[in-house]
Amino acid sequence: MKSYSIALIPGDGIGRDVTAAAWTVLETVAHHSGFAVTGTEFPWSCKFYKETGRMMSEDGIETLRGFDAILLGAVGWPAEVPDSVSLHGLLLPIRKAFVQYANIRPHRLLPGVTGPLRKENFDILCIRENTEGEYSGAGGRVHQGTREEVAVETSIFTRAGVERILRFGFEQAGARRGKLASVTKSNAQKYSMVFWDEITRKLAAEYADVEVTSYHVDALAARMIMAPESLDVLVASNLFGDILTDIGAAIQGGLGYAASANINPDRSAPSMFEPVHGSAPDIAHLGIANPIATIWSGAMMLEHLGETAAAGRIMKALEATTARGIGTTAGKDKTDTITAAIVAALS
Ligand code: GGG
Repeated sequence: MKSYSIALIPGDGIGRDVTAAAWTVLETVAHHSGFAVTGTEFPWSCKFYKETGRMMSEDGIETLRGFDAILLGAVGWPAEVPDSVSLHGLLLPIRKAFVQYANIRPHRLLPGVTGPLRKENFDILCIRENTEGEYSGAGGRVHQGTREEVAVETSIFTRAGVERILRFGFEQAGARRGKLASVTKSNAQKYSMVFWDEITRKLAAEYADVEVTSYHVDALAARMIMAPESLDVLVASNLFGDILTDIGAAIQGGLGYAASANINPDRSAPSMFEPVHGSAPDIAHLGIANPIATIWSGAMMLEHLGETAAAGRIMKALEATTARGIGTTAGKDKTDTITAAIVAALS
């Protein structure tokens, strides 16, 4: 029987609740579909940092390299560890080390979920550049704590990095409705974003089947709210993609529905799957976190591993569950209730 080795990093707060839920669903669908998943859990988190001074063990990246995929919950416990430390100590190093340069985030309403817009007919796929740009971590502070203090943070855009994410965006658009929105702020950012726009124009000639439009990020943010049905695939830099996908999450009903995949397209290292949401300390361990975003991310993981039918089964079960009104209102249904309903719908 085919078996997939999955590294589980529940992380902090509700990350623990939703990863456990998604794992139950993944084990169930694997059982019904004739393959196995074996999970190895790692305690890397802010708690681990408090105990060891590191967000992950020293050989963490090399340890993860041997797995078929990674399922991550959430990272962050700002009351004890600064968010800049937890993010740069765990999530961002994994994305960079494993060249997971494409962060894919689908935004559409599940049946029974009412978003804040008076529109239901949108289906957007956001592709966020995931390894460089504004989150490169290049910078520093000098004269710290004095009146003369200076903080510098440099965005890094490489031709290789921009070209590969744009190609990925063109390909995704070609496989969907053929429309690509390339997002920059090239009127204000006259080096990096003009560079991005130039590469967009150059590649457009190679993808004649895709209609590409360049937008400024502010206009695109408004369009996601006013006319989301006009959008198909978005491709954006690390920061812009991060922000736009919170709008995407909002219009699809909230962060509890926003799934994501950090993909290494050439498969030279494992890809990582995680809900968009963070650790939500205010509702951690109350058993009321919505596991749907993580379960959907689990379906994206199976799709990536080639288990397309099983991924489809999860999505059908998810949709059948929300169509019954389960998991559609924040805080109404317990994490376990939603998970049990999805598991039942799988059988
Ligand atoms: N579910 C992963 C998580 O903890 N996300 C919170 C977050 O702030 N992520 C930043 C990012 O995606 O770059």
